[in-house]
Amino acid sequence: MRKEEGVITTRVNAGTITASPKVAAPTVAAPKVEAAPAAPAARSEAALRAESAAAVRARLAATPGVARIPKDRLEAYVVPHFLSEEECEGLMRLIDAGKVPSGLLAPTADPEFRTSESCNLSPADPLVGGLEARLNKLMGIEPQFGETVQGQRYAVGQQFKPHHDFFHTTEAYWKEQQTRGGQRTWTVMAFLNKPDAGGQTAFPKAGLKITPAPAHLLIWNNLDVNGELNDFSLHQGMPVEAGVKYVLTKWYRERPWNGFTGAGLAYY
Ligand SMILES: O=C(O)CCC(=O)C(=O)O
Repeated sequence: MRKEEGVITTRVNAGTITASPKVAAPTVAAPKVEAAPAAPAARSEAALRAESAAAVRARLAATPGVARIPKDRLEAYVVPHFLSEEECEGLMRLIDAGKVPSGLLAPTADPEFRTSESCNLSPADPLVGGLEARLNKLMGIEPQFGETVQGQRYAVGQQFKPHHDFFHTTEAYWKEQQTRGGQRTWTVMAFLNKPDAGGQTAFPKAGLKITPAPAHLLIWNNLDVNGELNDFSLHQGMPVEAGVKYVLTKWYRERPWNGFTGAGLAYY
């Protein structure tokens, strides 16, 4: 935690002592220590994240149709039927048109780690822009804190193995991400359809598994109540066993995000 040094001033009131034995020596006043008004302590980044998460939490709690998933170590919510059928269909078409192999910020030796296809969805498209505005309103987060919405498509056998959405601060990418909005805070994921089998979103450490349901939102906080990285947010897209799975993901940052490149999949 960064802490501003408080300045302590001391003032000593010295009494006068006379040497005459006939005159009682005056009492020497006890040194008086006065603390200067404390400079406001700088709040840590985690404290600021915790404060903004509390506002999101209060907003979600007050929003009809938002249900908190009862888990001790993970803050997660579902919002049934947030999207319309037409929106889901339109978004799946956009993903099909723009999909490229999904990427990773940090290299891995496991070629099976993330095998899906992804697509950055331009906010200039009215369908995407309108949805983004509704997601920002739902969360009560200013638009500039949100990354570009990303679509994901999983064919049979495709998956995204357990990972965190927050950035690991020991990884090489962190230095750049710090300048591009810093830590990820919330993830909002929309299920656009239901594969015929498999494809659940699982949180193995939190003990939670969600079966895709079209048009439903799944929201989780990647940080704990103190604003620190929450290991219990570890999650995965399990392999699709039959059919195709489409989801859409939006990540929020602790500070305004400036990573939009307009093309490619720079962030995941
Ligand atoms: O597809 C899923 O179920 C999970 C997606 C995911 O983990 C992510 O986009 O971070």
